[in-house]
Amino acid sequence: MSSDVWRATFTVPERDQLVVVWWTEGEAVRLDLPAGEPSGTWLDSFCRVLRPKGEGLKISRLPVYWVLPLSKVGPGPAFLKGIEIRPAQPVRVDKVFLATTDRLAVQVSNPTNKVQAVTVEAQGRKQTFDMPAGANRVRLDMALVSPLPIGRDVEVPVTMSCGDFREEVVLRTHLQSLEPPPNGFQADAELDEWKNHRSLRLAERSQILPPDPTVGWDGPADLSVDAYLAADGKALYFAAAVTDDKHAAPAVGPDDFWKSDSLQIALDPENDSGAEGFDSNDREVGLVLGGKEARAFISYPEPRRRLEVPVAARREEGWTVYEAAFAWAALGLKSPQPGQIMALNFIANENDGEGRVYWIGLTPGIGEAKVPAVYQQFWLGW
Ligand SMILES: [Ca+2]
Ligand SMILES: [Ca+2]
Ligand SMILES: [Ca+2]
Repeated sequence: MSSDVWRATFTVPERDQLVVVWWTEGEAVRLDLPAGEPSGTWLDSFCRVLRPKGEGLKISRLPVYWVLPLSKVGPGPAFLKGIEIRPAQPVRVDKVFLATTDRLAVQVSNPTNKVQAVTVEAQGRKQTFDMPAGANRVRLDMALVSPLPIGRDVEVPVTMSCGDFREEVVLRTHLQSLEPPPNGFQADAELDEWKNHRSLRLAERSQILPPDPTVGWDGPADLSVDAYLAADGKALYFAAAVTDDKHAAPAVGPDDFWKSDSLQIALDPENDSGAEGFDSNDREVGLVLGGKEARAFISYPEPRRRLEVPVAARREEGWTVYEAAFAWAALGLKSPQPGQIMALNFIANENDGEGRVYWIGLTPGIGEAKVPAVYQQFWLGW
């Protein structure tokens, strides 16, 4: 069976019936029924009789039942295997993303039960791949003719064709570079070593979530962030000076620290996640300062737990400083390669004594739902 189409058979000898159930988990498909076989009876999920015609029988998420005479066709008739499944489209582009500035990756699915030749075209270059029947989210890699620039809006139209079918997806991004940490980096909540690095500043109303005008953010003095991110082959480095008039951190455990004044950082290391949430290589970590103690956590994947990594935080009048180094190995990740594109995001949660009231973030996709597809994409430049 192809990846999205399911078939199950049941025998009911006392009624001389073979019942074949069909449904899909994805897009609707059509079945081309074999000529000359017992036609049987088709029923939908509401027991209404269906009368398939020349264009085949439509199958969707609600199961459809094919009731056949068991004594004539037997419990596993060979013609079931010969039924051709025709989706509305023969192949599907699940995601187009950048692996490096000069390498594009396309995730493609083939919901049919036949091999499909897929041609991907970008920047005038074409490459054809054979997609196995039922292939689900297969990654095709393709070199770009001209590498994409850092620090500019870029759009790359990508066309995928398969027979008469054509689909265009536009890859849009604005890459930033992620550099190695400053010389003499120490996770000590003193940020002097970062002074020649450009901070990622969060101080705009548009960066506050939930996007509710009644959220009580009065401006940068209420909550704003100057953060520094860096990476090398050993670790991801993070430092932030958070302007916050009241520090409240009543919750300091791996499950609830985010309800306190705290930071959360999420990463999609290979920039390969879709809109469905975290995938297996994604990670989410957190930092909180409760009393005098700075704690670091891993909050995705579960089990959520405290991380033994270099971390420090301190509170001054009106602001809180955090600094940490998350070794790739401590996150269960392999070291990234120079030139790799990584998607990253962070938020500062705001609690002024009555629970988390809102948060400010580089992009959405941490506090309200996990959406790595919208994170900032960084080029690892070392
Ligand atoms: Ca430091
Ligand atoms: Ca991922
Ligand atoms: Ca606060």
